Amino acid sequence: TETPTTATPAPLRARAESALHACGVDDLPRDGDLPAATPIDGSVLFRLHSSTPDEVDAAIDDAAQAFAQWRQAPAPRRGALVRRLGELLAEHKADLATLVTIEAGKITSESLGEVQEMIDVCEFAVGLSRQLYGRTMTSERPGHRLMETWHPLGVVGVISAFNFPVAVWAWNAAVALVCGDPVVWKPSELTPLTALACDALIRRAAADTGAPDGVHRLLLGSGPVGERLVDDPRVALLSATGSVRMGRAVAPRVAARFGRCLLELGGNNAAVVAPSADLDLAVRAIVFAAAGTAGQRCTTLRRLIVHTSIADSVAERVAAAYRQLPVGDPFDDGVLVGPLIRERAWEAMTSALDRARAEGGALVCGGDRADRSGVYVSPAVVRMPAQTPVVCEETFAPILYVLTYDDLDEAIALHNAVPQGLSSAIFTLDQREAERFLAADGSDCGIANVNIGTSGAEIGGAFGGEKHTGGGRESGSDSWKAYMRRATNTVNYSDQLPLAQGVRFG
Ligand code: UN1
Repeated sequence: TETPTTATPAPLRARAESALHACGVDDLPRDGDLPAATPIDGSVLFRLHSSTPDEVDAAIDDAAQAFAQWRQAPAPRRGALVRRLGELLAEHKADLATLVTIEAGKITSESLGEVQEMIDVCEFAVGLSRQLYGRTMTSERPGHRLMETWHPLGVVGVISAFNFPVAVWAWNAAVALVCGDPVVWKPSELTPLTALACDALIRRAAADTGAPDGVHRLLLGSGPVGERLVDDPRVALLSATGSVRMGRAVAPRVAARFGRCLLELGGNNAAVVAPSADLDLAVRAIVFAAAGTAGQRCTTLRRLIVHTSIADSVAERVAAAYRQLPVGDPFDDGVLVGPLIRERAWEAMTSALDRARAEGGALVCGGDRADRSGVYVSPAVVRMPAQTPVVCEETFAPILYVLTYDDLDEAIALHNAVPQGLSSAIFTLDQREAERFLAADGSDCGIANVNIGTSGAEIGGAFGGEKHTGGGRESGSDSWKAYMRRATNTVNYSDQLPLAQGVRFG
């Protein structure tokens, strides 16, 4: 079920150019050392300029100077910038989605969905700009008022990954900006074009709303550019999305300078399928969560923990759906699975499949690569005799490991016995099982769902996870608090000076 590609490098380059132009990016630096490639056919479209160390410092400096003004703008006025950004994103939804498909290889519907997620978080942040609430507490002293105030924190450094090249930036930028924090963004070196388009749109929004131009700066490049951002003491919060390996490198460096870190690292997400599950619904949810985005979401479903009594039929039904999945050019109508991001992802996939076989696994379907340019693979289902070492690792490719269980305690123990703790799900119609999965002794993840897959979270909730996932929370709920500093204020409006805890002094 391969759809033949119609794309050739020239049309893709022209398409990228016109989408960039529409978003306001006019002169691309073309003679640099940073390749802007497309996984659609593996070709390099442009060679961009990477930020030099001096440019990184200057960008942080601009943002630090903008902070001095921006923190004094009333929050609802800061919201006006984000409202304008949301309008521009809506206007350029198709352009940005085209760039996401070209650079990340997502199918059009998912690319549009990613841009919609940006628009949604802008709306959320605009509302938030009038709701940065602190509490008032009753003081133990007469004539005293006790309260807290939330103030802007400082420059926020954002490091994002290729798989959500624009939405993760928007989660951070929209919230940071209403909180009064300028943003310096280092996107994945694999997706510089989408980043240039977003930077042009936020610049325009800033100009249209009279915000200081330094509220946003973009840095392009790989590791060393990010490292400068990580180590700069003017960066008050570093919000980093990516691998556990990246988080391990970044977190101690930020901690060493007492900066704040917000980490969104790997996931190894599982779904428990109980005997009472609505299997028609479960199979559809499993296929989207495991094979969607070619298995390249941090929330991708990677482990299925199925009750022994239904394991054969669930594995067979998922495999049957997999065999029907159209893999191919993500721009083609009807295609559901686009390419992997690069050769290295295929190497990781084949090496994980080899290890799974060596650890006793049996391939049920998939794991083949199409003979064409670009990394087009058929998503794999592998039955495993146990949760072996390879199953405990996140391989950023479409591999679904199927394990079995006999009672729910065993399922939950298996579920939680991996280092990562991002997203999780249970498929059951039994209320006791569902509630148990959501309880304190249930799933240990930051996201726990019932009768819905592990991926595709809405922006209204806090997004993130525990353990090796890094503990950060972004996007909705009260995630904004990570982007602000809290001051506790005690005001004495009496003419006495009573000390707390009944202390007498003199
Ligand atoms: C990610 O994969 O880095 O829940 C983010 C989801 C998306 C975000 C995923 N809303 O799948």
